[in-house]
Amino acid sequence: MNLAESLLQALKDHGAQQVFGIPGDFALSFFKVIEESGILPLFTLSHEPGVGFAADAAARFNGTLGVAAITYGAGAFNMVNPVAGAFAEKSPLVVISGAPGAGESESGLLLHHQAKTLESQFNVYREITCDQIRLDDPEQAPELIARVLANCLRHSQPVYIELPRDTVFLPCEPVKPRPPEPYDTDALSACVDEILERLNSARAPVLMVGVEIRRYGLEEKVAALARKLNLPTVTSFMGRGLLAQDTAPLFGTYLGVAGDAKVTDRVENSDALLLLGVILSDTNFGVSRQRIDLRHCIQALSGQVSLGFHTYPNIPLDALVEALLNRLADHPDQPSGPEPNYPRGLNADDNPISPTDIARAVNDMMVEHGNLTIAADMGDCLFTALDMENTALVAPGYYATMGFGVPAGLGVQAATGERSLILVGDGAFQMTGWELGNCRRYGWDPIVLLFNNASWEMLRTFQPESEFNNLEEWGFADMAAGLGGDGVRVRTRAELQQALEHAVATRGRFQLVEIMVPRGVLSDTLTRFVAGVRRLQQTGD
Ligand code: TPW
Ligand code: MG
Repeated sequence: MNLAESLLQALKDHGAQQVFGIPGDFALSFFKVIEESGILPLFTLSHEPGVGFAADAAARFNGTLGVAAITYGAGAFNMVNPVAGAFAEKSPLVVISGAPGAGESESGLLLHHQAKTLESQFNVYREITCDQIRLDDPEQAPELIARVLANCLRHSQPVYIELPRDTVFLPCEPVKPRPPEPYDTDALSACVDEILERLNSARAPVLMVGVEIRRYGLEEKVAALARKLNLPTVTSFMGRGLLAQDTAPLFGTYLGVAGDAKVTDRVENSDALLLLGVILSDTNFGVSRQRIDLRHCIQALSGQVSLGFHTYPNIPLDALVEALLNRLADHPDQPSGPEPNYPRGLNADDNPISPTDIARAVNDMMVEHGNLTIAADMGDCLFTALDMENTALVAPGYYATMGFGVPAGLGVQAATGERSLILVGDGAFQMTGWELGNCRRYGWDPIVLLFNNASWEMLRTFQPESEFNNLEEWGFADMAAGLGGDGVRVRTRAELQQALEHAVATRGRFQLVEIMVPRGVLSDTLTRFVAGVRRLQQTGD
């Protein structure tokens, strides 16, 4: 076995299911091994941001390693933004970059693709990954690979592997996976005592779940826990789509003043809010930050548990959930709470289309044809997604990068074999929409709903006076054929309904529905979100 095969086999043994990538001369030999060994399937895309987003989405969706392989310098620097997003949103993404071999820098000349020094790239990636290695010694490689992949899964954050092109074919031993990190079972037991005491003596306990429960494969167990604890359950904004397949007592998504008022009241009036795997970000909490007192919360995140004024370090989330489940008997009751009320029943007439109409049309479609997994970009399309049926969702809810939606939707289909529903704005589509051109080769056939308001509308809501938020009206639907898919532009609700029906019925090619939305027409959630953020900025409360 050579070093590259040893790496690929280790990736597979740790759960990776495919590699996304774009080669370059520093990575050609590694890509040769990927292709010829057949250990993991390879999907090449067109631009490195798309590679990073697709691999991130595959990781998020499957709760396992996502792999992005790129070349040194131009390739790796192009992927910095998606990796930063995966770091912030806790997605276990493995970045593998080709690199110059040992003797190559000795000439004293700068190498092509070199930025400041040969180490610049390693240093940049150190900032946005939780562990980094350079595989220049096949003797040490198995141990280093085992370490870095264990850390990727343990922290559920990206790692960086630099693979010099002259070590790819050197003989190498297989990688032995590391045993899980030990933890103190007495500490866990004391922690569980304390959590149950707090919940039992609370007047109005509530459970909020966040992305970590998916990252660690705990959705089913957390649903069972919510039932045993008889706890009304909500997701965070970023956690939207969690528990969609499970029978948890789920009452909606918390979004402060921007969300459903009944959900907001429940959460903000709780005297024991149990936060399982919730990233404490401004989009998760920001629009009402001061109204949740973290001292009244029980917070399990990043391998530790905080209650009141103290913290139990080294309590893995899966061990915590398991221990809580073991302590509890089945509960006879089910909690009651507000039922989510998603808009349905589109009026298919000649009126122009609003974002809420899009949600309505999608809900009607899902009721009839079953739920699809949604991949959403940043922009009003993400806020509109909150009005759609609670189905699995991948989105950059916290890091808020544009360009995520289309490649993430491709990553979902590569990972699951199922077509996805992609929601994307015209601005974001201009960034990464072209990746749809890769669908034909791989047989991917997502349904893409492109919200075309010829505008950076979300920015306009913050700063209405700026002319630069006006975009040109690009003819996206007309471009679909050249990319190997079908495109249609719709302006009325009747046309929208018809186009969606047609898209659902047509398999084998991507279906782009370009939905013309008048400028200035927002989803209700985005309108409330912007008002909430403004109020916070003005009053500071
Ligand atoms: C990579 C900043 C946040 S929202 C937005 C911008 C430019 C406008 C999005 O326009 P789009 O959607 O896609 O047409 P909509 O609904 O607002 O009309 N660069 C990156 N990420 C972000 N978040 C920005 C800039 C931004
Ligand atoms: Mg737009």
